[in-house]
Amino acid sequence: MNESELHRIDRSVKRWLHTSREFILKKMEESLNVSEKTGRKDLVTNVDKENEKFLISKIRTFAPDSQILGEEGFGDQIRQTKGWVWVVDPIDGTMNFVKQRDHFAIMIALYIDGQGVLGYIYDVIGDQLLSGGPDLGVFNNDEVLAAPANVSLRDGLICVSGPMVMHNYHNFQTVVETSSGLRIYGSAGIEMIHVLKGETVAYVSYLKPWDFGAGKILAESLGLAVTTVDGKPLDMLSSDFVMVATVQAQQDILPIIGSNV
Ligand code: 2AM
Ligand code: CA
Ligand code: CA
Ligand code: CA
Repeated sequence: MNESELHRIDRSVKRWLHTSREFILKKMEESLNVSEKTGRKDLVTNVDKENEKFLISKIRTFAPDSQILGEEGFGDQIRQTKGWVWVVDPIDGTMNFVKQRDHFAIMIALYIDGQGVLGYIYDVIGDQLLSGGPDLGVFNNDEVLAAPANVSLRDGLICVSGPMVMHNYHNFQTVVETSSGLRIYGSAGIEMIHVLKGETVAYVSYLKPWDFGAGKILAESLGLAVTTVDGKPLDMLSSDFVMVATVQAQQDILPIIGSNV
């Protein structure tokens, strides 16, 4: 795809995201309609659903031949990744949205024939949009984001999902012990923003495609490693333990988890 086409798509997605943010902020003035999905720690609100419907309607008008993978189910049932595939997480960090009214993100990704083209993570309250891809580079709002330094696990902070640390999945208590310290923000998007900006050296969690679709494109565009927790390529259509890390931190983590996969 040529650069002017990429810029045309980029401008459109950014317009949708700004409208989505305004919509979410407006909805936060009213009471939320909250329901459980698989249990009390897995929530969805009317705002997640309405925002997903809004973004999907924009994508359908803009690129009618696309397939759309949306967390709340208003997109398509996708079995293969040929052609244009959009991945939408209308609110990433719904628990934070409900409990804190902060620390959540809107995420959109565009893949073409399985290759990441454009990714967006929008921290709604912080008004911070990470955007871009392999051909456009990565931006933090309007500023070019430089590749983070290749810092080791020992010299960096790490984000790991709560359950992974609490239950020591894949020996992650030792990984955390080896790092400079643990941070848990509760939104895959917000945690990935920290890795992209070089504020943490790794993020590891069990994630679904809409949780990692945008972050994978942005992170790989900055030279970060994005794999399963045991260093294998990610499958865009399945859930897995995902690791986004500096190349050095990934090399430090792999031997610690060893055969604990
Ligand atoms: P979500 O808010 O869009 O569901 C912390 O919970 C992070 O893990 C969030 O980014 C959340 O995304 C994601 N996550 C994935 N599966 C989850 C689940 N079953 N319950 C809660 N959060 C989940
Ligand atoms: Ca969810
Ligand atoms: Ca999510
Ligand atoms: Ca979500």
